Amino acid sequence: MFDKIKDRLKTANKISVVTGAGISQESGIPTFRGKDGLWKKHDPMKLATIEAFYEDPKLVWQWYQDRRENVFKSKPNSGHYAIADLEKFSEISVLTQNIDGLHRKAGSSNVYELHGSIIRIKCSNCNFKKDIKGPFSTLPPICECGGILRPDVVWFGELLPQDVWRQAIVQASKCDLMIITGTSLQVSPANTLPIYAKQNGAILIEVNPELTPMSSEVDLSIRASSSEALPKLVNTINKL
Ligand code: BJW
Ligand code: ZN
Repeated sequence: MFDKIKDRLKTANKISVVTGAGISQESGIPTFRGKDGLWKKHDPMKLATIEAFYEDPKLVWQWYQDRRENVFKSKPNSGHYAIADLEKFSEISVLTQNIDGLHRKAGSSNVYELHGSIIRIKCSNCNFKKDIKGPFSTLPPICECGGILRPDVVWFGELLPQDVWRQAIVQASKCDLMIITGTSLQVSPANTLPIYAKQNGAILIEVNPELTPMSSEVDLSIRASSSEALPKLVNTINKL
């Protein structure tokens, strides 16, 4: 499967892994754009914008409360664990659009959460920010300052956390191998990270059962699920 680029992989020791919803799909967390994706059942403009939140915070919170419960009970799968295993021999950064915390749960230590965290709650009025597990008894939950609390995720039209984004660009620009997995690469600016890596001459490997806009640009495109292909890929890299 990897013979074509095995020799080039030998020289790679700075690795960035760009991940999206597909890697957590096999942990029971739905993707957004697939046939069973969340955006097939829900209108993102009614649930994932600040305007929607101010219009109907209870509705938005009901959706997030259900998704939080699902995330709390989910476990990393062999794809997440394979990425964590890469740390044994190489310098790794995980640049994830996922908000489920499963990379850290699997043991990855250098994780950049580009779209925030569904576990972390922040106030829409003051600087309050905290990881809170468990359900809220009344929705929407209210901060001590009187402001409405919200999940600390990035909605459409909102800026990514700028410190995280800047560091992600640095990691993508200096890596010599980028693995892209579980993302449709439809959402900007996260979908520009492979371009930074390519500009640096990095090897690009994509793992995705479907084609993406980068499939024709990468050095190797593996049409398989992340839980199936990543353990094999990581095993190959770690043995080189
Ligand atoms: C498997 C698999 C398996 C399946 N193994 N693989 C017009 C108006 C307003 C804004 C814009 C506009 N045009 C462009 C924009 C910018 C916008 C954008 O990109 N929109 C596009 C959709 C058009 N971006 C933003 O707004 C961002 N902010 C920004 O740009 O700020 C500057 C700005 C400000 C104001 C105006 C304009 C610009 C913010 C984006 C925030 C995205 N937020 C969400 C929700 C997070 C919170 C939550 O979860 O509730 O993030 S949307 C959703 O998409 C989520 C994801 O992180 C993100 C990416 O999705 P991902 O991970 O790629 O998942 P899918 O479902 O798309 O793909 C899954 C893939 O997995 C598929 O390829 C499958 O094949 C594969 N797969 N099973 C491996 N087992
Ligand atoms: Zn507050």
